[in-house]
Amino acid sequence: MNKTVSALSLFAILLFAAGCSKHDPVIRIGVSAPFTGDQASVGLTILRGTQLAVDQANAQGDVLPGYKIELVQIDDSHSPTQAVAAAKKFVSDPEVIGVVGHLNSSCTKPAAQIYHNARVAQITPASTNPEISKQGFDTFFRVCATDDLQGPKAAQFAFNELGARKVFIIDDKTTYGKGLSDEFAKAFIAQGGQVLGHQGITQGDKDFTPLLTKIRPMSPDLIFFGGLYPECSLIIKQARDLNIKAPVMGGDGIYDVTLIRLATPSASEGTYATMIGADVKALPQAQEFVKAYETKFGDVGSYSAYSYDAANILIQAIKLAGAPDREKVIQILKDGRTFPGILGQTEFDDRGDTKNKIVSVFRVRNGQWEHVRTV
Ligand code: ABU
Repeated sequence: MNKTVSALSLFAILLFAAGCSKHDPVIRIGVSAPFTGDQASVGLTILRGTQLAVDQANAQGDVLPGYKIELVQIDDSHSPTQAVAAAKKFVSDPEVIGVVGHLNSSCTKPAAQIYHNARVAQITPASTNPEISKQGFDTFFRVCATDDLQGPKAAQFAFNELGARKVFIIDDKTTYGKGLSDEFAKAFIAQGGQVLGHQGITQGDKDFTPLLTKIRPMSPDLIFFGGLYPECSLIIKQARDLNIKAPVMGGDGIYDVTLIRLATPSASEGTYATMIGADVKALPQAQEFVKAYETKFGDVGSYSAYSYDAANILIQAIKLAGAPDREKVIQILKDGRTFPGILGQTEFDDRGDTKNKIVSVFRVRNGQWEHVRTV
């Protein structure tokens, strides 16, 4: 009797242990951007777009037989040091097969070295500095247009459509902000425009009144800002408080609803932003995505569609690889094929940049960003 009880107990223990050690096999995709702090409003669009793609792939259940995809998120707080730490954490987990990230070019650039060393594919949905893809890392991919296109397109629009002839340029001295402003300045001067001055500020600065007071007597037709919406919104508000009427224009880094809220709708009226792709909400192929995103998270934000496509491209590559194999995924992304998505057909060039070269212009009208046209 005792022997029977012991045998049954042992069997039960073995069954329990087997149950405990049994994992559903997982494929992990990393996502990193600033999810907290002053840039969280755009950083979260990256998290949510990626999350939606992963949730839909898991619901369809056809990624790889038996596998689920797990999203691993790390907040890089738009700090290059934290982005590198995030990249090291991702690559140290062998189940992480690819990463969507980061937001800031100043983060994406150094992190790209880590992904490359570990042979992990990285797709940025938002970092637009062209120097990143010139580092020569074959693990780097990007689904948005770059600032060597965005800057000149903004300059052409400012000169030809807004009639601007004299601009003052402010940038936040980051890889993105300085790079975009320099591209804008070069193209604006080449068209015959005049740059009255070009001044750097520091991310996190709050008081731009001394700088704007210096700019006011120059009477610029336009103030161009290379940087993100937290500083730009303060520049707009403080410029209006000083009765500077010149419109403010920036790149994709200022294209966020938070800019309008922080600057106030009346002060931000007539602000222009270029964006590194089409007017996503108007694309016929994006309508299902827009509905699904709005149901789950609310309004589609700046990089929601870009991160959704980036994640889906990784998922398609994993399916084509037939295994959660980092190197095979990189080779599939590199081999010149096209990946269908809501931004259209994405094909990467030999630097990992998308061949979709589209820039759109938006302006604030009646307290909302409105698409002006694709340039
Ligand atoms: N592209 C605008 C914001 C991100 C960056 O490139 O730094």
